[in-house]
Amino acid sequence: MSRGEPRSADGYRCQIALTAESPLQDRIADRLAEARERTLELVESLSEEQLNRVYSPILSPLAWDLGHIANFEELWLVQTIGDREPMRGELGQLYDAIENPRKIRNELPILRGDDLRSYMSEVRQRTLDVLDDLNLDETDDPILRDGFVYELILAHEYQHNETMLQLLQMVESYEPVRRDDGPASEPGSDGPDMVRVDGGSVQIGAGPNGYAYDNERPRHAVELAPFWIDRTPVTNGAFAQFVDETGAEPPEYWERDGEGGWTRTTMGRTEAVDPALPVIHVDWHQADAFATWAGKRLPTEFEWEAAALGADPERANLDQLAFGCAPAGALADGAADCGAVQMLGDVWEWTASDFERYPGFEAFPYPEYSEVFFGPEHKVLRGGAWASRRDVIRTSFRNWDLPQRSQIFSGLRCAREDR
Ligand code: AVJ
Ligand code: FE
Repeated sequence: MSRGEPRSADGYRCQIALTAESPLQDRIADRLAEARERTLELVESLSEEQLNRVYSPILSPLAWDLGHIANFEELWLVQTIGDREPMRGELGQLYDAIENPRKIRNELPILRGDDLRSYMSEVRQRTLDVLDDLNLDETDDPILRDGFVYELILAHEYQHNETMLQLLQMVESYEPVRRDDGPASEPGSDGPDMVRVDGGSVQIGAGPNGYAYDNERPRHAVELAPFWIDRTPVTNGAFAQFVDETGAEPPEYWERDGEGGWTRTTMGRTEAVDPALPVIHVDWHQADAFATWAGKRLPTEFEWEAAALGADPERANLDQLAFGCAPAGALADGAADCGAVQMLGDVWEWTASDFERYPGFEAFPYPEYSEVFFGPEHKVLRGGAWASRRDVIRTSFRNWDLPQRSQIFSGLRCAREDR
């Protein structure tokens, strides 16, 4: 999709299109297969021991993610939609993310080895059987309309891929089976440090049509004063200067190189920190302190969304296979209308906002996705990172996390008042 081409009335891509060559059901089956291929590809080079090892108390062992992905699929696409009994009794309890904190997940009798693989493929077989028997074109059920529940399950698998990639950063000698430089970073760009956004009455959130999470709805108007926002994400170079001047904590995975510079170690490989790349793996407190040091502040999530208007997700470093960021200023042809580049992709951007419900919010299809997380303890991140699958990222997408988290693919860009 090229820039400027209308996506739909609401600005969303309709991801499941009904066409003569590709009936809705076939299209869904293909996308489910593609999602699973990617999931398995990410772990293909790992041993059983690596799949089950706890690398960090705040991350699940990879085997848990795999079982959870399949169990969530069974819960919705087999049990709920297909009205079938659970395949393995009480298995669902082990994979309930809210009941089982990440640090205890390896102590649970979760599925492992061949048992895990066969459960994943048996669930998929049943999902396809159920899908075959549905009539998606003539349904009034909001969970089925436009394939909603299938989009939900796809998005869930995509999001767990990103969690898996967080852990893979810690796996020594991890070797991806496939890399792709992704969208070439060209054209690069030069420009002012900051660009102005007019403000006024801005429509925030996802409209009624097309797939979006409940927390992105309803779309509503927000009044914004004019403001300025950084044209690019904050770079490693700028962040290193902040750390050197203030003694602030460096980003996750950074170490002193002994000569006044920094190295970065991920997936078992140590490299010099590249000053031109966006800074990544900083927590909210580091991001906020950087902004203050720079004489600026973090944007609110509404300012971020207003600034992101017009950003092209096809010209963004998303979809994982680059296994890292493009230089700040890259992908200028995907720029937002205000001139900011890389609003989508590369790094999640911390905002000043707490994760709160939009006025008129309704939990759908279940309160445990978003509603239980609303409140001042979670901060909103926007825009997606290199590690996010493209199909789950849009300008209205809201990610959230605890402010002390830095294992996520998080960076920032700053804002300031118009003065
Ligand atoms: C939106 C990334 C915070 O990982 O907890 C995965 C996504 N929700 N399974 C998370 C999610 C249910 C969620 N985040
Ligand atoms: Fe989940």
